[in-house]
Amino acid sequence: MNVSILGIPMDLGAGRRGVDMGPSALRNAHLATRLRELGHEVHDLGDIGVALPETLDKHEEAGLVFLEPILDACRSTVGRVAELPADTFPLTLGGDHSVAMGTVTGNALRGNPAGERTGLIWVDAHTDYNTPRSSPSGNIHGMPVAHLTGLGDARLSGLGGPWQLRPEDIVMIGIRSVDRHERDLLREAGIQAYTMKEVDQMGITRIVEETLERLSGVTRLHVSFDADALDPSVCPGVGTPVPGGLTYREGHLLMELLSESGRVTSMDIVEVNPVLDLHNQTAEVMVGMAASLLGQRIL
Ligand code: 6HN
Ligand code: MN
Ligand code: MN
Ligand code: MN
Repeated sequence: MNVSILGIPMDLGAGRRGVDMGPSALRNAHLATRLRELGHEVHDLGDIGVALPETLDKHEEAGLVFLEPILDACRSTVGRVAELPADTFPLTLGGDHSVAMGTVTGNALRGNPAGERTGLIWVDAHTDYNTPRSSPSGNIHGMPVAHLTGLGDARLSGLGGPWQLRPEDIVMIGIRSVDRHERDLLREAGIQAYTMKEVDQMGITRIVEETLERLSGVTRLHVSFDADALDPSVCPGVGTPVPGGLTYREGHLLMELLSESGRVTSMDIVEVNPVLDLHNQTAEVMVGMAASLLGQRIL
């Protein structure tokens, strides 16, 4: 396969500094080499330009911290991803999870004149379904999925022009932290979310079977993998750790089964925070997750 790596070094959407260094940490963990060893042709397209918080006034507009520079970065990301050739697999590196408004939109629009549906598998401890009104923090990385489905601020939800993600085309896995009003919004939208309770009870294998069945109508499938979905003992380098996450093997099994399905067409790795990490462990684990999704097998 042809794989295109694109970094979005942004931490404006998170409450803590450091995820802007995620793309560097992942490259340092030999991302491209690992994928080339699997036989892929890998092109690193470098990074999207993102404003540094030190150069900005911390500006909060209507419950949205750093709205304007985040909009700028997401618009650039949409443009850059949407123009990638149809036969490449975009592997986008955050940055905080607000980058997904750009990556998911760009992938949904990429070479898609017929308007084929895009499915989203959101692997995360959090549902990231806040709107500016429901958010307890004002941090935009807690809001990308809501905006992808058309809720919230019109500038963020309008990144794809008239395009919107359908709530029925979203499946979330690994969930264990949902804010009070966010829960109501998720229920109203009818989004399928597998919490850690379901992971414990059903196992990853059945969850993947159900997920692929539910998303059988989509031709494009994006996986957005937040490092905090994995347990903090596996991925300590994250800004919003929540105990009780996916084990190392559950993460790999999830990626291996999705890989075997042959259905995934793009991926994000986000929320890797080298400042909070131990010897780049989180980046190394996440490179392994990408390798499993892109075909690495034990035997
Ligand atoms: N992430 N629900 C919290 C908030 O501030 O909205 C945390 C969001 C975390 C977002 O980890 O991508
Ligand atoms: Mn920040
Ligand atoms: Mn997230
Ligand atoms: Mn998260």
